Amino acid sequence: MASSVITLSRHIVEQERLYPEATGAFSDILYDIALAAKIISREVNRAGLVDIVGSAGRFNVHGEDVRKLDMFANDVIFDAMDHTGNLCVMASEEIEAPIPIPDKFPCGNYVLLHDPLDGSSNIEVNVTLGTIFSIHRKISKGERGTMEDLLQPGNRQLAAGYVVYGSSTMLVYTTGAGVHGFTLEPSIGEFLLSHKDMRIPDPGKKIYSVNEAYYKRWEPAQQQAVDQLKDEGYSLRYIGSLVADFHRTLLYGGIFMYPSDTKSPQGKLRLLYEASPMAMVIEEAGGRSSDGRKSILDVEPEELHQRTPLYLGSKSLVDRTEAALAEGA
Ligand code: AHM
Ligand code: MG
Repeated sequence: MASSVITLSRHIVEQERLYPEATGAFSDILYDIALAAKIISREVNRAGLVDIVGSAGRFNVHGEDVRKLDMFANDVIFDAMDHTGNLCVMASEEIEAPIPIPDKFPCGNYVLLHDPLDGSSNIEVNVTLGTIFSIHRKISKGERGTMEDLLQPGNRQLAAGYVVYGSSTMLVYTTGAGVHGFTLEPSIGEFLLSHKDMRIPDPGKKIYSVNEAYYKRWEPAQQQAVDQLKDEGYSLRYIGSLVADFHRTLLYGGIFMYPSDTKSPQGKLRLLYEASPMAMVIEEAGGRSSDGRKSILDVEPEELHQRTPLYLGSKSLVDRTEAALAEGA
């Protein structure tokens, strides 16, 4: 193999060497996420074939059954992580309550929160989906993980990232030492480093991303912020799949917004499964996150499935949007 080719495994090992006290448990979690991502990627890529070659019996991506692929992804992640002794508790956007580690397995020092298959309403039209993950250290005293471990603010994340199942599958992650992107080479089943030390351009391309159909439900300051971008010649790009809209924003710059509105005063997106991990990635890449007032990373979670208004993007754009919202308040 050419010496310039860096696999995800090698990258994780090299990152681990930066921390001499590391036990390897944390690296194992990242490997396990990558393994789960490869399995989910394979099934997502086959989703359109189900009607032709038949379902394997595990799920059926048709009509109301689409949601089952979410559960498949959820189960793949659970199966990859439950027995390793590295985690003490998990939580998934798909599951109401905390997910304990089965009693027959030992518990470890880490906590995993994830959205196993974000944007799955898009699956029938072959639009990009994603998996989002967030890792914390266990802070509770007992042997098993608790709600306390799950309800930690984003600024305590040890690692965060996402997998985008697009025209190629990519895994992007940060442990607080830069943001790195890996593209899956399907013929060898390896993620290879393709985007080293990603930095979000500022201001970047003139793109804003928001579901503008909700314009009439927004507060006037939010409406004016978007009017202003249009006056400045910005283009609108909105896929409706957070991972895809986020990935474009990270690479091109600009701003992604999912504001509060009269129908959804807390917005739609979930703090712990979607907003916090994306906030860690964007801030590590030199950008900013906000709930409209402050960094998403400083929001203290109160419930597992809490929603939050969300702004992510180039620092200058998030700064000025936050300022416009504060002025209008
Ligand atoms: P989901 O968790 O039900 O898949 O919803 C999350 C998705 C995000 O991917 C996307 O940013 C958002 O919902 C789009 O919502 P809307 O259709 O209201 O614009
Ligand atoms: Mg989601």
